[in-house]
Amino acid sequence: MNPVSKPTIPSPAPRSSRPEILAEEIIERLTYRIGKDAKVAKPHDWLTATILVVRDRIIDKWMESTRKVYATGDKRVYYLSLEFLIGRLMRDAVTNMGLMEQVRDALASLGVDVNVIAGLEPDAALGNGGLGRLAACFMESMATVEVPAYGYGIRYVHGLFRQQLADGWQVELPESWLAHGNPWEFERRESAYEIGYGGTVDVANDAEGKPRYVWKPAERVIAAAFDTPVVGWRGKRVNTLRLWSAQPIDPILLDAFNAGDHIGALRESNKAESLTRVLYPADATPAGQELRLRQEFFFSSASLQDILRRHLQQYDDFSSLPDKVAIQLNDTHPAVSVAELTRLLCDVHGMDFEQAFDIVRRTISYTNHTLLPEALETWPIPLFERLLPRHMQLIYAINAKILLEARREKNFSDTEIRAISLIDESGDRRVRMGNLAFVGSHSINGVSALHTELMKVTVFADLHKLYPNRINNKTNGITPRRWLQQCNPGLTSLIREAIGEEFMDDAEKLKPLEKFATDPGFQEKFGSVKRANKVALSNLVASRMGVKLDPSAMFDIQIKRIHEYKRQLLNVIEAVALYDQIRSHPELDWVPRVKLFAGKAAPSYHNAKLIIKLINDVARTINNDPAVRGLLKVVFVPNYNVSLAEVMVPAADLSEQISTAGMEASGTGNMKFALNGALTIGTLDGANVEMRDNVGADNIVIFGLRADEVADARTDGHNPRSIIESSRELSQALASIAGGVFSPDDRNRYAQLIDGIYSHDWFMVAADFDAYAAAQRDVDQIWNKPASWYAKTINNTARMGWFSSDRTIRQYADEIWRAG
Ligand code: B1N
Repeated sequence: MNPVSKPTIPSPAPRSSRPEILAEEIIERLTYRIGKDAKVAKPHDWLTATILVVRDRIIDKWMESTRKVYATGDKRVYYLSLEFLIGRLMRDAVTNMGLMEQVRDALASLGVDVNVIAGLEPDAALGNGGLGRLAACFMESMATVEVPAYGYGIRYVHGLFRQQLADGWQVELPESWLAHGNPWEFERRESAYEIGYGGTVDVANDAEGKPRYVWKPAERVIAAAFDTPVVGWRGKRVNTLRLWSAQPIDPILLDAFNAGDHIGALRESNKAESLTRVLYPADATPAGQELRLRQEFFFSSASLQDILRRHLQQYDDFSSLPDKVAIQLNDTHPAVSVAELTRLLCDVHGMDFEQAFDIVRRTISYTNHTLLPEALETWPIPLFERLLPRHMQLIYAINAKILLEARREKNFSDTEIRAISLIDESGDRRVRMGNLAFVGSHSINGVSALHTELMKVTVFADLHKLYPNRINNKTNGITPRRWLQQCNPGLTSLIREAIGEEFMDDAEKLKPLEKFATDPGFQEKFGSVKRANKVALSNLVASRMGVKLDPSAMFDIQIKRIHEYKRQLLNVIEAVALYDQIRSHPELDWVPRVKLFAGKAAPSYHNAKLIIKLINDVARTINNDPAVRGLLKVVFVPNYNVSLAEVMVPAADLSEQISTAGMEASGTGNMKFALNGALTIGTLDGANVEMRDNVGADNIVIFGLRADEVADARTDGHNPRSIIESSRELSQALASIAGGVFSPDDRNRYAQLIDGIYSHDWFMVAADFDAYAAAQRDVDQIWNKPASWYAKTINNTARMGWFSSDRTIRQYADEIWRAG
């Protein structure tokens, strides 16, 4: 035998999916991997063993997918996001692999109920809300439409806090999704990178006499990779979600240890690990702390080093980077990537600045998710300079280049120059991450048509003037696998019976369901499915909260982060007004309603927490008042997360999408509800506008000021006090809340909150109240004509296919990434 020739290593035989084989393997994993006898195995052990068996089948596809992109030389897409709100993975992976029945049968043969163990899987909440959930939907859709993609983020030890209610107040508790280990992930010890902070920048001349900059960081940590496979629908492609965990370079400082300082010896270790310990719980408000900037740089740098290393393994140099790599920045959280990629190309790989920045811009693209001025990230220059001195230099260099270009080629005025500068000089000097992301990208997209148009005339008006072709729209979407097939199996089978299976591969093929919208037989079945989902939610509410709901009442649901612009306050004030009406007019034919709320408030957001308390105060009063006769109930379901959404979304009759127009960039909950056959009551905000275009104006209830009217009211100074005084319902409701009717233990509790509506009404709660209340009575009228109600809601399901994230991803792939 020739000793230097490589032996041919056989691939493992493809694994069978017969239930008997799956059952055998589950026992095998239980015994040899978990070390448990089936007789004493706990439900958690069964879950882990099952995941390990499913995972093996995914691995085969995973390796095939990786080999394929090496062989074809296809472009890779990298989605950089500080948040991935993935929720539970087992049902998703099993259905996408087409193994649901087999796994169910295998477990049943072992006396285990798949639904019971699936419910034990922790809900991975590595995100705050819509932005993080979008990243998770995108990962699944990229695998589905076969785009070779990697998601890059942070492996937080603690995801978003667990919410409890104590006397109606939100209390935050730590969440520990890794407590039982994580059978989905693979630690990749070979993929580890050094990340620096602080220190100095040295300059030396290279052989050609050109200056070379060398950053000498004062602190360094290791970024270690953990990979989770992401399976696309029908298992065609498996992509990778790579999450970085911080580790110390020296886990134990031996000098200190040997000197007896055993705690001090762990200093480095503790410091490194604190970097990726917890997700910042702020949604649409910047955290502003140093640790946050450290997190942003940590995962950006690790991801970029990994991307460059992979590129060099396959290609000769970086001139081909823009052809082979697309990097999408999910909001400004990874915006420091613009400077870091420039630095890596210049300082580490010896490229000159102009060439490097050209490559950066052709490789990177950026998605903006909010226009809220308070949400736009900026960092104080002294902090930025101390932590990232070399990046600060490069940001000045990029700024000089852009400002010169604007001045020379476009004749920009001083005001325009100030607006596009990467440095905000209006107060303490700050780095503007939005402007950095914009100038470092060849594409800047908004997340709904309205949001994109507003971007062009507000935050990015001047940059849009400088680069008129860069802003484009990519309306958000949701994955119909999780948000229809998995969360609503009843509706899924009903649709299959009616129109066949095509919609499962192409959500726009839900269209033929329109034919059944007015079919009485179909309407009845549609109604039974909805009712069963409402019974399931009622059972959950009964067991978690001890509150009994009547599934024949209208389930009116608002679930999302608690934020003033999302106007949970408008909804609860309307509940108070309705309560007054029901008591004053018991003789009228009121539609029984349950108003359900769920959502978390940022721990430091005072008014949002107060709104939660108000909802609970109102709920207690109304639910215990016999005069209401059960016609109205208000419920706040604690600890909203992806798994709770999977139960609430299919159970909704009415979906509340009532943000102040112009403030919700897109929304994605709005899409989930409509797809599952709820009627939407909403403003012309975010993607609601396009939902109306798709489902038809007759099949959605729109009310209130439009975005331009809100802007006008704000500049012209509207007069909320006179609006309130002219609406008897509103003034009574506000007076009762402000006067302490719902808070007898603290009559002033809501005085300030309500005073904000009287004095400025920034969120147009007073301005929109009457229109909202009237729209709710329109909803009642429709509800009273079931044939009409079902026609509308069936049409919603039939016409929401366009909002599949597969469509969104195809648009990103065709128009931004030129990949897939
Ligand atoms: O992103 C979603 C949109 O559907 C929502 O309308 C939008 O509000 C949401 C800072 C954010 N925008 N900005 C954030 C999240 C965390 C953070 O630290 C900002 N989230 C959104 C998807 O496009």
